[in-house]
Amino acid sequence: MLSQVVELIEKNNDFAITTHIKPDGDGVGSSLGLCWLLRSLGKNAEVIVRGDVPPSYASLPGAEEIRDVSELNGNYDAVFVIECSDIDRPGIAGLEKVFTVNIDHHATSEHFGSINWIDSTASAVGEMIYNLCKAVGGRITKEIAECVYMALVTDTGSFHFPNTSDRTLKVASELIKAGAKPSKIGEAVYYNYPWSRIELMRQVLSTVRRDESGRIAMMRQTLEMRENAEAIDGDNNGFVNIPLAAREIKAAVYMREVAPNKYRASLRSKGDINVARVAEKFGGGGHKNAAGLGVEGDWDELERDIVAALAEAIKASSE
Ligand SMILES: [Mn+2]
Repeated sequence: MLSQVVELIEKNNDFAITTHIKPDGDGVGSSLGLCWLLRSLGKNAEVIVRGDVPPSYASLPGAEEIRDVSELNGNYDAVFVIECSDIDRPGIAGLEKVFTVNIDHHATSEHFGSINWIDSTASAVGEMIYNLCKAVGGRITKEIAECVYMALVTDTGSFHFPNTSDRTLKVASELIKAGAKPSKIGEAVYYNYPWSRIELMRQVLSTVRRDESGRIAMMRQTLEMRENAEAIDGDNNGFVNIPLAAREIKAAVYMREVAPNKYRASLRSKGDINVARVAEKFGGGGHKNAAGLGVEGDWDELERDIVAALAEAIKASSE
């Protein structure tokens, strides 16, 4: 919990921060925000991530210093692990042997850390980093503000997803006061994609269909599409939300082939349709309106099973 995190920071000096592979704006923004916070307190801190950081977040202060690491090779008092469901999600060997602090806003997170601070009421981990800054008596510097604002914007869909609360907007307001520029960060996220994203989107959208109820949309991405588009990690961020723009669509599943017969599925829903429950049935997890899972087997069959589970979830809701 928060008080343990505060105590840990006060009593130690050398920290690393990591997040999941293929990090999103909350993963990168919160990691960098925490890094700047620790540095502002006079601590040594660095962000380590396995693989590349998507270009949307490359302009954040400190992004150029993020180290691509596959095995833990520093001497740290503790490693912060930002929004990971389990200790393997960062893809960094050796994490299980060190003191870790699990910081997450997903209720389904395993309590894998030496300290676990989970707040499922936070819109983004960024909101928690802001709270941590206040709890340690830190000042919101311009760097912290820019990074944490990025986390909020991306995880709340520019402040319109159901996780957006009065607290989220209050925090955003404080971040703007501290120097975050909404237009600059908005442009970095929404008007800064490589062309490969548009090319991949064109191919993926060509697969979009609806089930017979007309309320569930299905979309697929093959390995070949990725290759044809010369896509990079992060190019498909948010694709799953596209079909939800249609009034009739209440839930969507977007399945990506990650290896032959192996798929990642993203689920989204509107209103009180709970797709976290659906994801859990298949060994995944997430939030009520946004969840994900990994499955293996026959594509058509898996999609049929997921769509059937989504139909059940719609039935159980008031939608
Ligand atoms: Mn998040």
